[in-house]
Amino acid sequence: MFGIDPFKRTAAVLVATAAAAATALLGAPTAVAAPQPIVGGTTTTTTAYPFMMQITDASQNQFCGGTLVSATKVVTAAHCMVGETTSSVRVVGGRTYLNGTNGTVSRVSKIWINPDYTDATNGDDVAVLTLSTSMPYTTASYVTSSQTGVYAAGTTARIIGWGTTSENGSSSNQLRTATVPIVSDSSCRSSYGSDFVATDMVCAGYTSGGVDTCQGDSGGPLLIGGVLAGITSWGEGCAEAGYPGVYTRLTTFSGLVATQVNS
Ligand code: 4AZ
Repeated sequence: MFGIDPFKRTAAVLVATAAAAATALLGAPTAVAAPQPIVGGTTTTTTAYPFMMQITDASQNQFCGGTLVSATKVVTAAHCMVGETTSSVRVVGGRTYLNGTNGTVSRVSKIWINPDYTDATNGDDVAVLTLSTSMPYTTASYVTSSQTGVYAAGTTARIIGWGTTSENGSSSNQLRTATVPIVSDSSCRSSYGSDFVATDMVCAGYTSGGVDTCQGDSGGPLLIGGVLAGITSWGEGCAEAGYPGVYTRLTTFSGLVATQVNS
């Protein structure tokens, strides 16, 4: 499934039991503003978020996001890198628009995929790319393993990407961003059952939906207090009520990431 989809879709179709469980828990839906064109966000730029990288194919067609954490290291999702090689991917920085030709394009000299990774719904969804060319952009810092408190339920997190602006919609030519609240692990378990692995994942979104990452946002950042704390990983559809987005819980992997970043 990952290998053939240009958007590296993860869990577009989950088991019906999860849907039934969530419906039971949700009760009557509350009124909510219609989703705007990420889903429900606003346009932004790579000037505002200079560490925001496009992960593209060799023809510079974007398929995932990534976060620049040093001049030559980019954190992204493992599921974005399945089937890719150092020859098949590029990293593009400083390019707000998918159809732009500006910014800095780098080849990739190494792809590290978390060796425990099997499927996004099993966790371990983290990869680090080593760039052949340094990016002349401000980097993002990332959480340390001890900062587990950043995921307190209700904390505001920022999501960023060029992904589709609605489920089954089209990618956004311009970079977009939105804020979403962190969802408690118990609530996310209620949504996703055993596919939610609390050690490896954290959820974010509104109970009523409407704001979320979507196809093409995978690999991109979830920022908390401006610090990289999550990686866009998977979810049931996009912006659906009762189904928050699922992000890699970076505190669990920051030691592994640091080893790669500092190697
Ligand atoms: C995807 O396919 C994807 N709503 C990313 C995020 C979410 C769902 C799917 C979360 O890249």
